[in-house]
This record gives sequence, structure tokens and C-alpha cells, in this order.
Amino acid sequence: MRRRMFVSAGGAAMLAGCARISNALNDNGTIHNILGAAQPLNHLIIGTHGRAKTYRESDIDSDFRVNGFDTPSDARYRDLVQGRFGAYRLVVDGAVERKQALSLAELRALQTYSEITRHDCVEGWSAIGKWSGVPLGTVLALAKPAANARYAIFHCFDRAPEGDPYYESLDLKEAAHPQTVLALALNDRPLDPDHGAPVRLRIPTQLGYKSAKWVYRIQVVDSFRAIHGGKGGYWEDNGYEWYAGI
Ligand SMILES: Nc1nc2c(c(=O)[nH]1)N[C@H]1C(S)=C(S)[C@@H](COP(=O)(O)O)O[C@H]1N2
Ligand SMILES: [Mo]
Repeated sequence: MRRRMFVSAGGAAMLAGCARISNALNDNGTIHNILGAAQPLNHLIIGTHGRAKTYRESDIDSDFRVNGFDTPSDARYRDLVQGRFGAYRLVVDGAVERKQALSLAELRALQTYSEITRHDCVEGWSAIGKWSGVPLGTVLALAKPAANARYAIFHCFDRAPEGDPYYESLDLKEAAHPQTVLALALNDRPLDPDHGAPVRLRIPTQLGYKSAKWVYRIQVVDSFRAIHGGKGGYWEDNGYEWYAGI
């Protein structure tokens, strides 16, 4: 509950401070058309037009904290680790014209992003690291989202202790932000299992829980109402905001 209040209070402050920007955005018909009427208001106000701040090598935290559910320990994930992820495929399916099943080698060949950014967890800790990987927009462009596509759902290998799978979602506009990436490496080393190997989402413009670890499937959809709890993510199903812009 305290965490939720923390997020909401931040939203209220933005609401007051950004009224002018909000009006400008509301006057912009194009943005209205892209976002549609179903988007929450704070999405219009904060937006993801801005870029997250980048840092210097000397700012990198030597110990990047591990957080969230336990690293998956089921046979499917353990076999992948033992095979050094040779059998891993990132599936991109759903409302796409060209379904994908990308190996780690194929993803590495698409790697163009590397930036030092700060990860901010809603629990009140941050860590600076150098993240490298493939812009999510590159992978989605390969799959060619269909005309009705609006969201990308990230399905993860891990589960909460009570059994619900971890998942997350972004709208396709946030997905195309140049700093929204499928990370393959942290601080110039391949991701270790605890940080989400072999592929995790990394989105420095939003709070940490959006950066889904252990992603095995990206499902493109027109609505996430029918997926798991219907709120667009494991934490969203448990009361957190869907839009977690910083
Ligand atoms: N699959 C999965 N992704 C996840 C989580 C999780 O429990 N499972 N925790 C989230 C939270 S709350 C944070 S702060 C970051 C932590 O990432 P790190 O362990 O690399 O620091 O992962 C996010 N992504
Ligand atoms: Mo977090």
C-alpha cells in the first residue's frame, strides 16, 4: 500500500506541474489518435518522448542489486542454462505478419544499443549499469505488427511463490522508444541468470518492475484484458500502475 501511495503521489505532482504540457498534448490530434481514448491520463501528461539520463563509466555501480522473484529453477530453464542458451528462442507472435523465433546468436547480430542508465525500483533503491542489447523496435519491426496491434506482452520464465507467472506489457509507442531494449549484457558481460539471462526487457524511462527478466515470448495484441489478471502485468494485477514512467 505504501508503495502504491508513493507512485500515486508522484503522479499527482506531475499532474500539477505539467498541466501546460498536457493541454498542448491534448490539442495535438495526432497524439490523440495514436494513444486512443482508452489510455490513462498520466500517459498523456508524462509521455515517453523524453530520454532517460545517461551516465559515465565511473558512475557504474560495482554491485548491481538483484531483485524480484527467484531465478527460475524449473527444468525448462535449468536445461537452457546448462546448454548455454543454445536452444533458447525468443518467440514473437500474436498480431504480427511474420512470426519470429530468434536465437541468441540472431539477437546478438542485431545488437546496436549500449548505454549507461539508472534503474529505479519502486521499493526505493537505484543502481547504475551499462546495458547492451537490441532495441525492442528492431525486433518488432522484423515481426511486422498487424494493423490492430497495440501492445507487446512479455512472458517470463519465473513465477510468483503463489504460482502466477510474471509478465509485463508496453504499448507499441513505448516499445519503439530508442531506449526500450531487449538487454543481452550488463556491464559488458552476458546477462547472468539472476539478472534475467538470456534476454530481459530494459526500459530506463519507467520503474524497475516494467523491465521484465527471463523473457521467452513477446505476444503482440490489441488488448491485454484477456491475459492473466487483465491489468497488463503481474504487479499491475496486484495493484501497481500500468504506466510507470519516471
Ligand atoms: N521476470 C521478472 N522480471 C522482473 C522481476 C521479477 O520478479 N520477475 N522483478 C522486477 C523488479 S521489481 C525489479 S526492481 C527488477 C530487478 O532487476 P535486477 O534483479 O536485474 O536488479 O526486475 C524486474 N523484472
Ligand atoms: Mo522493483
